[in-house]
Amino acid sequence: MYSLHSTPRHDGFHMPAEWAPHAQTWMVWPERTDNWRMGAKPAQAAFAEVARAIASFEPVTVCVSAAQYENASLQLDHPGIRVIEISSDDAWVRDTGPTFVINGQGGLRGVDWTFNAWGGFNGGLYWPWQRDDQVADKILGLERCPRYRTEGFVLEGGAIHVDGEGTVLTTEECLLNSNRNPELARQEIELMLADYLNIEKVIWLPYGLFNDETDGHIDNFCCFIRPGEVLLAWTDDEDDPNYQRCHAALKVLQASRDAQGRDLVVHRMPIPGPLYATAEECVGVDRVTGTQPRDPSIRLAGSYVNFLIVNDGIVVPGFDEPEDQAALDILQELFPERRVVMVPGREILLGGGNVHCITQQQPAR
Ligand code: KQY
Repeated sequence: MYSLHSTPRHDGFHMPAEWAPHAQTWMVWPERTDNWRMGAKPAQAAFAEVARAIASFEPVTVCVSAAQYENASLQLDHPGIRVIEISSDDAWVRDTGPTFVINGQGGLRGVDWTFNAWGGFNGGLYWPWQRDDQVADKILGLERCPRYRTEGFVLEGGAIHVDGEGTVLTTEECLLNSNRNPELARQEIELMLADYLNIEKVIWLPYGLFNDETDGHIDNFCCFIRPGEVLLAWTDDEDDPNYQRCHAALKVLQASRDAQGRDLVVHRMPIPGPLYATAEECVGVDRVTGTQPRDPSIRLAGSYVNFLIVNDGIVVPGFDEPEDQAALDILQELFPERRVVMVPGREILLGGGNVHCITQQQPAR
């Protein structure tokens, strides 16, 4: 798509909060058998359920390879879902899709961050990732949205949450990781976030969730639910490796003010489990050198914070765990004006993420 050589900040564009009205949500169909077990069939069923849940609130576009076009089209046969052919390396459009920015006067553009599969050759999750790195450009082309490309500056959409009023939440574990932008200091990364998201204030949590293979994406750990209020994954179990992470985050959040000078109200969301893949689930994944190992001893980074806000609704993963009902109750109380829908999240979690990671909202103009 046509590329601009200025920045959103310079041009008066900003990333709106997820609760601002959407035009649609984007998804990418899962296919690779070294990440999704059993030829990706259980994951495809789970993705289809997420797509249908979102489509009951707003339009959905699902990007599919040529090889999967017919199968996906049949599984996604729904009046609110459009299926289009786009090649990719995997199915994480939160990270490979554009970060849409608006100007409040009908303008819609997109930031196309450089993508290196969560760490390139220094802990990244697969190679090659070139097709994933092209997904944002292709989506922007289809929507005729001018593109801001941050060539060489690596960032994934799952590494940021904004309040739409000048504040971004992120983690040091991810954005300061030597496998993203090792040549940049914290202040230089803050300047990039300021220029491309048009924010004034960065709140840095030290870590994300334990064992998150993205190096601690914020979207699996903590999010804004409205200006001045955040929801943080939480455990009171001192033996849980997340205990220190949650408490370190709480300390930062309680000491922080947002860009508007507000103290933050911190709500807590229980962490499900601990969750592990079964031996049978691991055996179904093709083994390929250089991709993420799957083993029943590795704790999964399950989280109810990995939900998506859609028009009039919330789509949250469930895990068939005792905490599912509490998660539903908390979200319904925090979002009384929205309908909260729980979808099966286990198959998506087995691939390394969840509902928020596999979706990308396109704001209304
Ligand atoms: O959670 C995400 N945003 C992406 C996870 C990638 C996992 C690849 N196996």
